[in-house]
Amino acid sequence: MAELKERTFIAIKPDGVQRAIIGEVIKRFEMKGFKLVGMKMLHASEDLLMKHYVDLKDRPFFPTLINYMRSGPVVAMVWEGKGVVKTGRVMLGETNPADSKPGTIRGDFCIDVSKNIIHGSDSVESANKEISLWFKDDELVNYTSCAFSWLY
Ligand code: IDP
Ligand code: MG
Repeated sequence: MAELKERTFIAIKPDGVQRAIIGEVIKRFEMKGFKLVGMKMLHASEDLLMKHYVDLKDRPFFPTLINYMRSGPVVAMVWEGKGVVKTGRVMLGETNPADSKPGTIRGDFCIDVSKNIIHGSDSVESANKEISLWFKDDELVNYTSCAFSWLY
């Protein structure tokens, strides 16, 4: 069923990498039941980030945001499962960590909106755009998880 194949783009930002939160993020998405179908570590180029954040280009914090995202390597991932876009956003918390509940990633591991450690797509449409921006088709894998019939 197509709804079980929904995908979202999750990226651990440079502060999340430096603060050793990669494993915790992967653990949370894995333990929830979502399936990892793509992952890589990279220094994102300015061009890639400009495209990724094009909707925010007129916001006053845009230059700071681009510099922040270029300040170190990021871990880019694609996770798959039913409702993963919406649930992924719930797991991340609010954009501003100060508004994020304990139990969410931003609520548990960061303080300031300018250093909020993780990105997650905000709709299925943006997820599809972001996935094709960050990953080539052959960098994403199709496989069946042995947990599938215990999740759905
Ligand atoms: P989101 O990441 O929760 O989807 P967006 O509004 O799409 O939030 O903003 C993208 C990113 O821009 C945020 O995650 C954060 O890193 C940064 N950002 C948003 N608002 C501010 C701000 O007021 N000051 C500094 N950085 C901000
Ligand atoms: Mg956003």
